[in-house]
Amino acid sequence: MWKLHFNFLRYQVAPVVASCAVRLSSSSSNEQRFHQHGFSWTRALAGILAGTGVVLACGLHQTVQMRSSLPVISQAEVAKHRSLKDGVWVTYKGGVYNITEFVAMHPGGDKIMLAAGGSLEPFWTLYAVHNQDHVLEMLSLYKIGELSAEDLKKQRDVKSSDPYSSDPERHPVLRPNSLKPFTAEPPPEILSDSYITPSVFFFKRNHLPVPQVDPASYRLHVEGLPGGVLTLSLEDLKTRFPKHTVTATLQCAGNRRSEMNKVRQVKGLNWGIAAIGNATWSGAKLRDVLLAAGYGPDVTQWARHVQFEGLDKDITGTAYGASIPIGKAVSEDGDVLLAYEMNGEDLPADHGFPVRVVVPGIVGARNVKWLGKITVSTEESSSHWQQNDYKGFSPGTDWDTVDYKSAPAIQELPVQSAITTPAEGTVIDRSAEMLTVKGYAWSGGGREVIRVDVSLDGGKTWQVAQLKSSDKEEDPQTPPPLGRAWAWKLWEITVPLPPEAQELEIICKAVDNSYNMQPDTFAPIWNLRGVLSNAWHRVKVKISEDNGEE
Ligand SMILES: Nc1nc2c(c(=O)[nH]1)N[C@H]1C(S)=C(S)[C@@H](COP(=O)(O)O)O[C@H]1N2
Ligand SMILES: [Mo]
Repeated sequence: MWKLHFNFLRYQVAPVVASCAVRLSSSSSNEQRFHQHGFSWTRALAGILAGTGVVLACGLHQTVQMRSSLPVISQAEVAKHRSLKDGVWVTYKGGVYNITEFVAMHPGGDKIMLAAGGSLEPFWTLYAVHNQDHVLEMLSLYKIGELSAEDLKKQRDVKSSDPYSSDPERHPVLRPNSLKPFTAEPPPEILSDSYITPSVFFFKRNHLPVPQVDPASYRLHVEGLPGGVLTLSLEDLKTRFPKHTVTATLQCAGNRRSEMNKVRQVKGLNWGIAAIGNATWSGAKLRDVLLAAGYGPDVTQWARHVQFEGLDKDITGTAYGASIPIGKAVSEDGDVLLAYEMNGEDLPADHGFPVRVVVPGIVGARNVKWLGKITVSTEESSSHWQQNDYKGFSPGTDWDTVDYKSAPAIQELPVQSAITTPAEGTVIDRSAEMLTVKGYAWSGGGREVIRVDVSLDGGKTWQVAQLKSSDKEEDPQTPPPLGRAWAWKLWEITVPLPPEAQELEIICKAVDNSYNMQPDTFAPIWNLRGVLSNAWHRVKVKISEDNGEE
C-alpha cells in the first residue's frame, strides 16, 4: 500500500483563484511514501493535467522513492485505461503513467481525460511553455511502466500530433517570446523605419495553434439579434458590404512588460517595446454587418456587448474569445472592422486569415483573429481572456488577494511612447556631433498624440520632438477627426551631443489630446500581470571620445 499526501498550498493565478488542501490516498503494489519536501510546479502541469491551459501555481511537497525497474506495457494495454473506474493511464516519451489519483482529486481535471489511454504529447505541446522539468518531476510520481518499443515507434511516426506543426513560416528577424504558441516582436528600430509596419515584421501574439481555414468554406456566424442567425461567407463579407480601410495601431496589453518586470516580477511574456504595430486594415464595418443581422434602435435597450470567438481552439474545443461594448461596435465613428486585408493584402495566417476584428483604439486582445462567431449579448464574453486576464490591478494586489471580478476588462489603452533608436547601451562617437532619437507614440480610445517630449539628461531638460503621420518628408496629412486618431505617430528629434556628457539618459514621454501623460516610473503602476506598462521610456547610451575623424 502506498499513500500520497499532496498539499496544494495555493492556486495562484488565473483563471482560478482559490485555496485548497487535498489529501489523497491510493494503493499499489509498492509501498511508497511521499513526504513534504519543497517543490513547486506551475503553469504547465496545471495546463496539461487540469486542462485549463493557463496558469495555476501550486506547491507540491514530496519525496520520491524511485522504482528500480518497470514493466514493459503495450499501447493496447494503456488504451484500456481511460476512465476513473478502469484507471487513467497516459504515455509520455515512452513512459507509461497512471494518473488516476491526480484526475480523481483535481477539480476540473476532466480535460485530461481527452488524453486518457493515449499519448500526452499533443496536450503537452499545446500547453507546456514553462517549467517542463517540474512537470516531468511531477509525472515521475505516477510512472508505472515503459511503453513497448514497437508502440513507441508508431507514436513517433505520428508526428503530426503536434497541433503547431501547421503554423506558418515567420520572418527570422522576429524575436520570439514563445514558439508554441508563437509570440514574437520585431527589433524596435524596424518600427520607426516605416509609418506602416510591414506585416512580416508586425508583432505576433497567438495563444493557440494557428487554425487552417479554407476561405471557400469559411463561414462567419452572427447571433443574438432579432434577425436570427446570419451566416456569411468570405465572399458575402467582401461583396455585400462596403469596403472600408482604416489605419490603426494595435498594441498588446503586455507591451513593455519587461520594464515593469524589473521593478518586481510579474507574470506573462517578457515583451520589450515592440509588441505594437501600425497597419492599414480593410474590410466590412461591424456596424454594417450587425445592421444586416437585424440590429435596430430597440436592441440598444438590452444589448450591452458584442462577443467574438476565434476559430483557434484548445484541446477541449474552447475558442479564443473576447468582447467589446456595444456602443463601440455599432457607432459610426467607432470604425470597428471585420478585416480581410492587412496592408493591402489578404490577412496573413498569423494575423487572422481570413477575417479578424479590428477594434481601433482598443487593446490587442479584443481584436479577435480567425473570427468564427459574433454574438450580441447582455453579457461580456465569458472567455478566460475577458474575465480572468487582461485586467489592471493596484501595485498592492498580489496573487493571494487578486479578485478578477473586481476589475473591468481592459478596453481603451493609456497613452504610450517609446524610443526605438538608439538602443540601450549604444556607444556614440563624439565626432558625430549630432544625435537622432526616434520612436513611436500612441494613445487608446482615438485620443490623438499631440506632443512628445524628449530629454537627454534623465529628465532635467526637455525638447519637443517632431511628429510624423506618414513616411513623406513633408507631412501634409490632415489631422484625424476628433476622437478617431487610431494610428500612431512616429517622432524624431536631432540634437547636438551635450559637450561634457560621457553618458546620456534619453527619455521620451507623450501627451495625448486629453492631456493625459505617461507616468514617470513603473513602481506606482506595477501590477501582477504586467499590463498597461506605459511609464517614461529610458535608454542609456555612452559617448566615446576617442575617434580618428577629427
Ligand atoms: N483568435 C485569436 N485572436 C487573438 C489572439 C489569439 O490568440 N487568438 N490574441 C490576441 C492578442 S492578446 C493580441 S495582442 C492580438 C495580436 O494580434 P497580432 O498577432 O495580429 O499582432 O490578437 C488578439 N486576438
Ligand atoms: Mo495581447
